[in-house]
Amino acid sequence: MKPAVMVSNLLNQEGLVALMGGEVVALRVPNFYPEDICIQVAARMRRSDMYGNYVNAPEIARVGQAFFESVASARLRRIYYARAVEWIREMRLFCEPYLSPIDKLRLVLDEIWPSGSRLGTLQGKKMFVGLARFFGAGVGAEPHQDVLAWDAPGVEEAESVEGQLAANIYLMMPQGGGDLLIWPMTLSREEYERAGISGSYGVHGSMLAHDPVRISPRTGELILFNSNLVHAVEKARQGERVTWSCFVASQGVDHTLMMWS
Ligand SMILES: O=C(O)CCC(=O)C(=O)O
Ligand SMILES: [Fe+2]
Repeated sequence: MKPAVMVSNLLNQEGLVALMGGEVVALRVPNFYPEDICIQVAARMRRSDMYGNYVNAPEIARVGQAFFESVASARLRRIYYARAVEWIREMRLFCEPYLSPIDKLRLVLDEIWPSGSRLGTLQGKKMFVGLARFFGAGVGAEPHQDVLAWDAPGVEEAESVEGQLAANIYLMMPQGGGDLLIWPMTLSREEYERAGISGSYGVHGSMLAHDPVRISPRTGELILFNSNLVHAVEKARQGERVTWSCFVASQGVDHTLMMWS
């Protein structure tokens, strides 16, 4: 049976519960953010001096910094914590005078989830939320899993996270390519290392037993999926793919959601 993708005009508790419970692999919310503002915001970000490349995935450009990058050194981890809130404020300015899609997501999740949602904290420090990613022509993301505990080994708050969702708002889609691929499977740490591409964060797609579900995101759409499932971004063929993204951690329905990038 082909894994289900849910489409909903509103982000609600039912959709999140279905996603967390594994009944659906992805939840699509079309027109989460106005298309014309998406394009303007992407252009502003590209011109900003925050525009740079992932330390550990240099082909992917980004604005803001991922916690995942800070695993490279204690120095980067310190900078990440020290500047997280300042980066959040700077990212917000790209949408002025409008509400940003990440802020909208933070508010909506707080409203719909019984125990609310909050900005992530780790090791007693606030995390950054709302990383924008730029995939130019020929660039994609290798099949991978995002697991906070893998990036913060030995950190109790990270290890207690039961489920991790990825949330992306699509600001710009390329002409051809750029699909999101989700495999209905999770690899253990050992399996992940065995299937790993040397020198990369990703794994070999040819070594995966299942076929992926393919989603062609639309500009302005919000897509949530379980980031512990193997997923990839197909290479953009022409033009650019720009997303504004974060993760949402859940420890069950009784716990406050936690958001970060
Ligand atoms: O850009 C996407 O569609 C998904 C990117 C990704 O790997 C993630 O959000 O974890
Ligand atoms: Fe990912």
